[in-house]
Amino acid sequence: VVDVVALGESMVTFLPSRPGPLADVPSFDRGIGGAESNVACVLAAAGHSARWISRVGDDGFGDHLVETIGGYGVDVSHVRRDPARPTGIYFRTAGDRSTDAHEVAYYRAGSAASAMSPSGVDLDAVRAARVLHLSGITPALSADCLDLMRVLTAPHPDRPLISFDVNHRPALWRDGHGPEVLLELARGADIVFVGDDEARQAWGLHGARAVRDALPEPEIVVVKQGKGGAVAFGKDTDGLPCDDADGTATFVRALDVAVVAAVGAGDAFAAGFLSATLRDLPVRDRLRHGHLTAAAALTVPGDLAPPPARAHADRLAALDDTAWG
Ligand code: KDG
Repeated sequence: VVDVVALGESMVTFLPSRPGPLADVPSFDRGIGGAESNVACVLAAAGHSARWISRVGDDGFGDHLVETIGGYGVDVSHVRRDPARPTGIYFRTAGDRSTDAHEVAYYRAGSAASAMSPSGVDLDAVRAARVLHLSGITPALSADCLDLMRVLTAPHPDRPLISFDVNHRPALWRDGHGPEVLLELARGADIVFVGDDEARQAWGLHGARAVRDALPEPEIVVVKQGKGGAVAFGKDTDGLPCDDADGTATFVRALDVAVVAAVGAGDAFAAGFLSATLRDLPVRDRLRHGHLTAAAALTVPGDLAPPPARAHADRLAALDDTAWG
């Protein structure tokens, strides 16, 4: 049993060599992306055992993904190669400094990963984990991927703790069913991560409390409030001070960093939170580790940044409330 299994599509990413609209960027640098494998890479870099499960094409981009993600120390032995479908790729522009608005062009329809299905993945290898990390990107890829997500989030004797990052990508939900499917899957998870902007856009919910009210089932719901911070609603708060009358919400302010690109920061936040969860730390410290790990990702242009060393992160997370604001 590994600490974490992350299942989802990864893509070769093309990052712009200079700012500007997609139509004007002359060249791109190759990187890798994929919300779930990002979480696996950061957790492996933080010293946890991690496995990534997916499908890639039998092509050079697939080789690159498997080698790079494996290079982080992630177990890639269950990644299937698909001789008939290509590895997905995507291009992005540099975000506008103040709004982080950027263009994304996906070339992933019909990709190898979109052919994942309940019969096409090794479900035992997926479930042999303490935590299974999933996201709302996978159910948008195909009907088979949606079936797989439903199977993995259904009750099962060997079900690990299910972590679900809502990751609402409107561009991938052409049929308009995204919001209802994401709500259904989030309700079946144990730990949910969602941005307050996503909750507003997908579900018309305003404010963290409204999100928790719509998602009463998960053990923990983390609502990320961008530069403001993040609030976690838990069934109990480990005896730490809480921020609401019924004693279930814990808020931790985000660190004030000079943002280079927000891409990958949500994944890094989830990885930091899950790392602290695997170590049974209290909810407040899980949020602090989430912010510390996100800060590393916010200050690089690509998806992935090395997380702070564990001893260093522990020292920073243990600073008193005046340091955390
Ligand atoms: O979280 C970062 C991801 O958005 C990026 O790596 C690409 O997985 C991706 C997606 O589908 O948007």
